[in-house]
Amino acid sequence: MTTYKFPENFWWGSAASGPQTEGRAAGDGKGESLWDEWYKLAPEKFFNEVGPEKTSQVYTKYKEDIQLMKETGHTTFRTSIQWSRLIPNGTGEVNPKAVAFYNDYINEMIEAGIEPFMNLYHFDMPWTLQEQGGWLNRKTVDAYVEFAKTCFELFGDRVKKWFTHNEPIVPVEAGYLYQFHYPEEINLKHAIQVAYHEALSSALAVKVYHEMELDGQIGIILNLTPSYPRDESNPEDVKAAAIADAFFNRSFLDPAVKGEFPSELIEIVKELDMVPEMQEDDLVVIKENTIDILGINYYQPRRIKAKESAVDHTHGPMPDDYFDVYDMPGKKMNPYRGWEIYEKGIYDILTNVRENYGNIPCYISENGMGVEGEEKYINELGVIEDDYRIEFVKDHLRYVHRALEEGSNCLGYHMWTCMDNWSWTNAYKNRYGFIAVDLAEDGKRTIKKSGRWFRTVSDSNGFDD
Ligand code: BGP
Repeated sequence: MTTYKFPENFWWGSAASGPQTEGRAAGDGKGESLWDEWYKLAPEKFFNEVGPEKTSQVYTKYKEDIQLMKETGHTTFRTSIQWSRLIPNGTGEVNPKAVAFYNDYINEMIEAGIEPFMNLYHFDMPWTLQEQGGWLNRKTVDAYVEFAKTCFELFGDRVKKWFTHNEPIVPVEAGYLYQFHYPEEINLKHAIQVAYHEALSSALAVKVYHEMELDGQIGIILNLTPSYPRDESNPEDVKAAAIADAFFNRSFLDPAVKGEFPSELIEIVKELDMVPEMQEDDLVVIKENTIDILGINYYQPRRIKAKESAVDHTHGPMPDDYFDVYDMPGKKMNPYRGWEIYEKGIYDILTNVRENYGNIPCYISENGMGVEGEEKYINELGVIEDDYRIEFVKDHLRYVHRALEEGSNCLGYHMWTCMDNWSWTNAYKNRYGFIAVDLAEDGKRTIKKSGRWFRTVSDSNGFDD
């Protein structure tokens, strides 16, 4: 038997986001976000036509939920402040009901001994700003910085871990390259401008936060998908993987931690004549305002081979002009989400951060497994026996442990997610939580087997195997 013991005060918890959990309540004063409006425009794009107003009702059930977090061993929990709830029009007036809600939510968590981590942007642009171009428009950067400042002023006395963005590459890929979020464009020039504005907004929020001297830390949460070449000994595969890595990982990791964009990417962007619009001093702001802490979301690796298929010119240049995705035979899959499961990836990321990013303090901010049809695992006591989830977490934690033994500065592990929640266009198709949510029974919560198991891990700060 091996005992996996984690460092003292290692953070055990989970992550969620405002738009995926809070839901709407009559008279809550929330403004419309991109998701609210997109759902109105195209409900058929959402699994079973379940929209964002029907998320897990955390807005009204948070007190009960915090008790369940406690019961499942949470010492920390990350969610996000919905911009469109706090500032319904994106700029201007603050919604007092949102202030009351977030204040109480935060206070209850602290009272329960759970440290709140707050993220500021989780794909949820206020609609009034989206109508003016969203992240394409420089004005959004200014509006975001005001929003961030407002959050720090209102909640920064109690929240000591802040994150500027969750997975900022997702609005780029999903909204402007591969059409899985609104506005579903395929336009690399726009994608680059959006990415640039997000990276800049993050540095500006870091600057404001540090200037306020609130005695906490601020970082960014990135979904780092390690790029593995099909064949390590084939220079063309290796080069293609490096380019994919620059596009999808280093595009945000390098400016956030090192204060500069990767030279490989700058070269490509210049060659394509797609240098984003910038203002004087922007790059100085990015250089001087790097993060204190890095959140790492890890679900799947990216397998890459040298470009073999013909370049598709239909929509102008694309990142995929430089590489092909490699469909590796025999890979382990989560069939419900269609994502490869490769546990060692988590170790490779932590090693990369240790070796190439100054071993910056970091933590696993998301990792998890979405499964469809979990009802079939319900036992006679009404509990979902999700042994596969326990195995998934253990398999990843072993690698986190190994990285720690080798000197990684990883401070904690957050599962995605606490309670089953609304997965964007997948709505409630795949369930990720330690706690089941029964939509047919007014969102009734039931702790799954994995939630009970996680409590034991948290209590003993590790597990035996
Ligand atoms: C991450 C997001 C989360 C969450 C999770 C699961 O990319 O930060 O918001 O949803 O992935 O993915 P999905 O919901 O697409 O199944």
